Amino acid sequence: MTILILMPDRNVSEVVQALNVIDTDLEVRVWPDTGDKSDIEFVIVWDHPTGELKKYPNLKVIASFGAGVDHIFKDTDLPKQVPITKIVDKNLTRQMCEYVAGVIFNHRLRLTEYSEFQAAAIWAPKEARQGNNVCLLGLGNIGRCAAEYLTVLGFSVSGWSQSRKDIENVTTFHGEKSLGKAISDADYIVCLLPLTPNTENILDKTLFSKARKGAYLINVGRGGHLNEDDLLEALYQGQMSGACLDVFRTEPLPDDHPFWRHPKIHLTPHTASLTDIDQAATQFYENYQNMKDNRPLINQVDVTKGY
Ligand code: OXD
Repeated sequence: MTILILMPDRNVSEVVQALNVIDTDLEVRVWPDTGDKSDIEFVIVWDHPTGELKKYPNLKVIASFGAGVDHIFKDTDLPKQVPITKIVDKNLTRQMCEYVAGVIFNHRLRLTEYSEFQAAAIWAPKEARQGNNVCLLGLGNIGRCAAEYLTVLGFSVSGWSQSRKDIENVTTFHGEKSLGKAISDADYIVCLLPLTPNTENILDKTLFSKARKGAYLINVGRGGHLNEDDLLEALYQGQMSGACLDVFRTEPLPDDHPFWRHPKIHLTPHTASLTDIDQAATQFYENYQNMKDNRPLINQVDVTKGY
């Protein structure tokens, strides 16, 4: 029984090491050195080549190296019936909550603006921004935690999800028809959704036109949620006052992309929350044992929903 790590373009030595610290007898191979493909029963993936997973006749589990699984579903030639798991980790969730709160405070307190003033030796005190309404798109593990976190910080929080979710002190909406209503009062719109065919391009001109004028967008979901041209137009028109983006359609963001130098866009290089390798290794190992003993897997993805 062998684990394969299939993460092209990544240095995976720390993942191998973390697995071997848990179990020195574990047989771990690193793609493309797969050896006999029929030995592989458990694969840890991030951005694998389309069709590759079909080549392992005894594959029993596909484990995402992150919380997101859209990188797996974009493979149109996935082996059918092989369960998929994702990482659910309270540290990863906490990092995301802190990121979202940090971006909102940065915007409200104009900290980036003052850094720019400092660089030009300009003394220009301004009032802090007052907007206090946050709408979270996506109320899964991370969205729910962000809702609770921001509520404790004194924000008025609403949330939108595909299916109904109830969270104390949070006004929740669900279903496509209520999306416009959910965001209509928001000063901050935060995308924490999984990327699926239903949510692709959800951040588009229709959504921006329903937002409060001058709302601020935070996208920590996926680049595929955002229609980039629609955002540029909404910023130009002043319908949206700015955006903080952590995820992009093409990563790394190409050098000539207009987002790099846009005065109303603040960006970070997909670092809002990062998989903790030791935590991930612990979850992979637990599921590897579950697979061997025919027990239910933890953090299994609902393949029909795509997350
Ligand atoms: C993830 C990510 O899905 O890092 O965990 O984007």
